[in-house]
Amino acid sequence: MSRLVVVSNRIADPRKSAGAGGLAVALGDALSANGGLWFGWSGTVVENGTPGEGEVHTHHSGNVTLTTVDLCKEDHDSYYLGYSNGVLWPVFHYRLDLADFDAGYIGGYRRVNKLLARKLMPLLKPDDLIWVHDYHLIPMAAELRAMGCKNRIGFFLHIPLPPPLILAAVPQHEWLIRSLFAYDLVGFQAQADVEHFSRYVGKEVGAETLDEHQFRAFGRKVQAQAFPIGIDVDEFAALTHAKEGRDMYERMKNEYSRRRILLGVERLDYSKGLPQRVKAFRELLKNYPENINSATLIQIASPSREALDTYADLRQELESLCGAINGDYGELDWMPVRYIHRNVARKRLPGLYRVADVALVTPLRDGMNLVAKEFIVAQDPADPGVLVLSRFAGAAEQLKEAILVNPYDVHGTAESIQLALQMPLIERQRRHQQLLERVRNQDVHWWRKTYLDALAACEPD
Ligand code: ADQ
Repeated sequence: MSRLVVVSNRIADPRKSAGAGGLAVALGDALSANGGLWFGWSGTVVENGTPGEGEVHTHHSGNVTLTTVDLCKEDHDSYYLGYSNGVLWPVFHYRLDLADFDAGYIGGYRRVNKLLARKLMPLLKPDDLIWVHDYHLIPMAAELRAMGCKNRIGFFLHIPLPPPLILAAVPQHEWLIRSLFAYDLVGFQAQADVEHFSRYVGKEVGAETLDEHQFRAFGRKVQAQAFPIGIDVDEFAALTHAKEGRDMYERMKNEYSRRRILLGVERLDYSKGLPQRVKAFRELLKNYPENINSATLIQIASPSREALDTYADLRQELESLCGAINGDYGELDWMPVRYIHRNVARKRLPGLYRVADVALVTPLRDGMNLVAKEFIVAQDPADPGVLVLSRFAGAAEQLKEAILVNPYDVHGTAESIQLALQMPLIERQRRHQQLLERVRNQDVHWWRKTYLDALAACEPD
């Protein structure tokens, strides 16, 4: 059995990751199964460090080795804030208008990938299976190959891959896609992402399509396939029935006994469609006044990437939209929007989901969206809430029994919310049962196993 090596921007200690969320737990489980190495950035930024250099730290957690590397400020700013979150994140979420194509960022992005590869290389054994995660580390395999690494290396992109003409706006787009050909297996969240990859490599680099999932270009063969990520359904169901989840449910149920609850939970990110959602809620109150003094939008948006201006601008916009609705429609004893700019403890989250009549998961673009899946698992099957889901979330390919909406269409979204609020019990039960079955069958353990089996089956090129 090969040893597993996971490489990601941030890492988590598997023994301390209970409550950290499905991905950390699933990767921790995969590493603990046969012993493994988890490698990434330490999270430490060294003020006056040297670019391309960083101290290495090693800890052991059971049979898992955790190795991390510090980054100097210049590298962190250009690799993490600049290229990863100022270029790749907006473009891959179709937001060319928000991208900051500063020519200096790419140098730091390459330097950090090279630094991490250089520190990882001596730790590798010939039979290791290497699994690299996300947009921060696209060139990792190419750097490892340049140092002579012959191992099987897989990549998983947690965010969407945009269509070829959007991708082509990144000045280094050819280099990025060429870097993907250093992997043996490239995993995407959704079929749409695989199609974009296939169209890009066919048109822009003249790749040979060997079969539906196999492409040859730059003298290498790569397999590209969708592996929709799931959640740890058993863990989330257990949290739903544990004390803190139940307490949260009871408290909210009492507090909102005379109201209908619409719920949004996410990081405060422009990909999540928050201003459009609040506008749709306003439209709901305007067009269906029976919801006034009843339907309440609880919007939890946790702080995220606050060092970037685009995120600060979004926060202001959202706060002013919520303030305006509360001013226009609020009563002395009712506020239409309850906006909270904070994290909710993971153990309490299922109670909040369960009390909601409708979940509004309406990103403008999202790789998958795990909140949609968590909401489904937390529902009472006898009286489930309704999921209103953006057709632009990767999850929409699987969760077809949700009410699918176009979040740019504020009027249409308001109509769908009204439909959700009025859905008869039998219809809610039918949809929920089908959604739950799908979320359960394709949970995070299924995702991890399917991906790693496919990687292990890749023939060395
Ligand atoms: P994210 O963009 O962070 O993930 P998502 O998939 O919804 O989005 O996962 C967020 C996780 O954080 C969920 O487990 C949720 O419960 C938790 N969370 C969010 N806001 C919270 C809050 N305010 N308080 C407490 N917990 C909160 C990226 C991609 C997604 C992809 C995932 C996994 O953008 O498309 O689904 O990775 O691959």
